[in-house]
Amino acid sequence: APRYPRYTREEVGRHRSPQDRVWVTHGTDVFDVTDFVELHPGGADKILLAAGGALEPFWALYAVHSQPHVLELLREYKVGELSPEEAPPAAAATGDPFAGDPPRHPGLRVNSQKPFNAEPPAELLAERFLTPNELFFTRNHLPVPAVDPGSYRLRVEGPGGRALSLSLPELRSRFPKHEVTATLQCAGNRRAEMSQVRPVKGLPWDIGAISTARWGGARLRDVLLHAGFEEQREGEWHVCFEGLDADAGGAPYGASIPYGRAVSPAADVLLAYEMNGEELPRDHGFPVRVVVPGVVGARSVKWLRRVAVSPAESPSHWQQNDYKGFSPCVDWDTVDYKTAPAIQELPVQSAITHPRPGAAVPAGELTVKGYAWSGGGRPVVRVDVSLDGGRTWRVARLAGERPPPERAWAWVLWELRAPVAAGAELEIVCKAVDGSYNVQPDSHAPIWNLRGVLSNAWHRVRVSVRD
Ligand code: HEM
Ligand code: MTE
Ligand code: MO
Repeated sequence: APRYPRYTREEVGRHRSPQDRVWVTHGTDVFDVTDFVELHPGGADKILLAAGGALEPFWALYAVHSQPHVLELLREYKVGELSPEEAPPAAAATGDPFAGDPPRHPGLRVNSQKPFNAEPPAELLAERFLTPNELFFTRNHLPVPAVDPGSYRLRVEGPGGRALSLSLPELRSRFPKHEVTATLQCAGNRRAEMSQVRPVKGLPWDIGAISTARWGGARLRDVLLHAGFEEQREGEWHVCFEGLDADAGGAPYGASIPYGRAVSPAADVLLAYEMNGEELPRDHGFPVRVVVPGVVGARSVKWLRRVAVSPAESPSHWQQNDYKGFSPCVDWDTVDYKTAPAIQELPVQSAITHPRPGAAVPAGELTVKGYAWSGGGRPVVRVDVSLDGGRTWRVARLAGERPPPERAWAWVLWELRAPVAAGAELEIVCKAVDGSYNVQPDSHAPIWNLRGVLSNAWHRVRVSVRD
């Protein structure tokens, strides 16, 4: 008989505050760390971010925990073990199409539960260059399909009516594995700020609809050439992707990219089966997804079932009638989606991840941290930071190595240290400059659009300095 009681992840997830007790898991062990929260050297607020779920993705951000004394300390708080098999409720049994969705870390900031849309806590975003898989933002339009990897086949429509049907082992063995570190950003990142100008339709993303991973898979280019396509094609062509997730009418999620990007060796477009060295998690497209570096997240189709080359863009709703930008003068009565191009490469973006809005920071030296990124592989060449609402500026220090020219697919993390005086009210502002000297607009009003996409104005965070 087990010496400890068994709990499901769901039961652990109900313990997220000192009132309800603070439980966490590590491996298959369950801990009640309520009495340690106030003693934590990293602060009570930090432990509470992981409350109700696994410690591993958070500890991946803070290597101080990979010391034996930390695990010894944790062991004192053990109260149970995870149940060996947690049968996921079958969708059919409950009538809920989302019942088969995978378990998620309760520390994610959820913008919608069904479909699941969530972002990592903003203050953790820029703590590490690669986002741990469990904390990577998730943007699902539909229920997560349950895919049996053994019977999975990727269908690639070749020229002249021929088609390839690739099993997972075939995709892995027939094409060289290619690895790319790339940031994905949703077109709706930072929508919440834009909706303060005027309401918009869409999920209220804060600054976390962006994350970075090292992706591994076959190059789309290699698969297309293997299917019989040529490097060059006369005229306008698009490579269309379909997911295994479908709406109530049976229409799959779909999107497309221009043919030239799909076959370009420099564009690094992947059919990815690995994310940060692990197989793709279910929320991120298991077993195979497209990764289109430098391009809006919507084109990186998850749970990929079909690839086809077409003279027209994907007929999908998400290519034709969503993910497009409009003038601030266009409203829901006048919008005509045919008049605007589908978003592909994204504009330059940056945000402050630390401190958080409304924080009271200690006097002395303040460290401001954030991320910056631009679309199309354009590198971020500079990040300017102001502590006085944009009147005076300083240049932040960019972390990491210089990316290869025109292939800067991943964000840069940046940091600025500056002295701050007790009692001061600060309006911290950041803005990035990319390799084409594109800059961010100073405010959201002139780029407001009814769907709240492409929200990339200067990011502003107000904090006070403690006396
Ligand atoms: C530091 C334990 C959860 C963030 C530490 C240290 C210990 C510890 C013992 C000091 C390590 C040393 O310097 O030798 C724990 C335990 C946890 C937990 C037992 C869970 C029950 C977390 C979580 C986060 C976090 C979830 C982040 C979200 C930090 C940070 C520090 C730290 C940032 C460094 C503080 C400094 O700069 O000195 N933790 N931790 N910890 N922890 Fe945790
Ligand atoms: N692919 C499928 N099949 N279904 C989806 O809902 N969402 C897209 C894209 N690929 C989506 C999809 C959108 S809008 C974004 S921003 C990215 O996936 C998000 O990828 P992530 O959830 O791995 O972060
Ligand atoms: Mo998105």
